[in-house]
Amino acid sequence: MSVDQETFQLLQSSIERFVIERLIPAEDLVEERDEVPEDIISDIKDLGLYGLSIPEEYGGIGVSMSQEIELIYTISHTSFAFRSLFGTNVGIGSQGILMDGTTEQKEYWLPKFASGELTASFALTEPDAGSDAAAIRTSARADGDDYVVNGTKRFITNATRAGAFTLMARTSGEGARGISAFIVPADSAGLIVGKPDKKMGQRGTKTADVIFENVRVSKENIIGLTPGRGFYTAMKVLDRGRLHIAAQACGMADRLLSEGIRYSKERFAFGKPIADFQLIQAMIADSYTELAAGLSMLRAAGRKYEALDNGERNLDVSNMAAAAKLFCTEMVGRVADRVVQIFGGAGYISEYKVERFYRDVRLLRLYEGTSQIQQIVIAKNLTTMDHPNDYYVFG
Ligand code: COS
Repeated sequence: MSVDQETFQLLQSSIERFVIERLIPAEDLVEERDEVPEDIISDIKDLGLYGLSIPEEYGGIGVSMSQEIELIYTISHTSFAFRSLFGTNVGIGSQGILMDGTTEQKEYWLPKFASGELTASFALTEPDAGSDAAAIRTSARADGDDYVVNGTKRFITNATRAGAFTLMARTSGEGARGISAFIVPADSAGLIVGKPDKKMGQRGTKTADVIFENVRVSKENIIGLTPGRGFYTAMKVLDRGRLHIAAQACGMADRLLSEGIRYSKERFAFGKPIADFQLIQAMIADSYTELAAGLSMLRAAGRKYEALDNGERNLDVSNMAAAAKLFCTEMVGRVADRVVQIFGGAGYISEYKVERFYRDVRLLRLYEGTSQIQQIVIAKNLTTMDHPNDYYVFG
């Protein structure tokens, strides 16, 4: 799946213009109000961004993984609040249905996600199960034609805006094989969304608890109609999602680096621009080099993902996605830290924005798998391959 080069370039230049003309000027407002203005949400829908990765036959644009990486890179040159509005529809909220759902499920849900009529949200994490995703306790007990769901999900992105949740719940026993994925309408009786969390950064994005109290969900709403496949669906969705997060990291690293370069040329100390000092130059050069490394790695991972993806588990895909997320999200943390340093005291003051982005990027090392989870995924995959050099090396 991909769009032709001409359509892709048109889309990319529209997003570039949108970021410069509409989103960057609205950054302060979003920070102040902790909300994205309605007219911007409606423009994002008009641009088709909610349906970026959903195939055309279901009403989306149908970009490839590599194209998605480029577009998410572009839109991540501004506050993450804008991308977060549609990020779950493009990624973790919709992909489970696309990968493993039945034709009827795809035909019913995907057009609604693609248009932005419904926001899709991904409910895996629980108060006592984050990194250890196979330990979730939310239960789904079979009862006639339904399942009855009880439990609490935590830090659920877009919960307050969701029209439907891709929910991982336990239908039997212990461990990964007892988990099923459901599509649950947000207006189901007994489904309660908590108050939005107060976060370190990323103002304008919304996360909250989702509580299930005897929520009845039809058996027809099990993704793919097969119980016990939910953990595998979730893991494949996360492999793909990790490339998306890495693109976000690179986009913001580029924004931060350009802010740092601009400031270093404007700010004078000891009678000359600070850009003339080698210690400042080192921070600029290191940031550029690391961004180039991350972006190259991510683009290579995107191409390989397309070549290998056939809907089944693939160790190379998991490794590359985990490695790209690990490197790019750690990289943007270092870039943000250096840019705050280049700004000096101004780097600590809100109006210069870099302190905000410094806080915003911190989350990238935590969600969709912490850096330590990416290390575990990579090491486990490499050491379980038949031969010590069976792995694909980027390039
Ligand atoms: N794709 C498909 N299937 C996968 C998979 C993948 N990427 N990774 C693992 N599986 C399968 C395994 O093949 C195994 O199948 P069988 O039991 O049938 O053999 C099953 O899933 C369990 O795998 P494993 O034993 O490796 O699972 P663990 O419980 O050890 O957990 C980690 C593995 C830690 C990698 C997993 O729990 C994880 O990714 N945690 C982080 C979750 C996360 O990102 N949370 C963020 C919140 S969501 S925004």
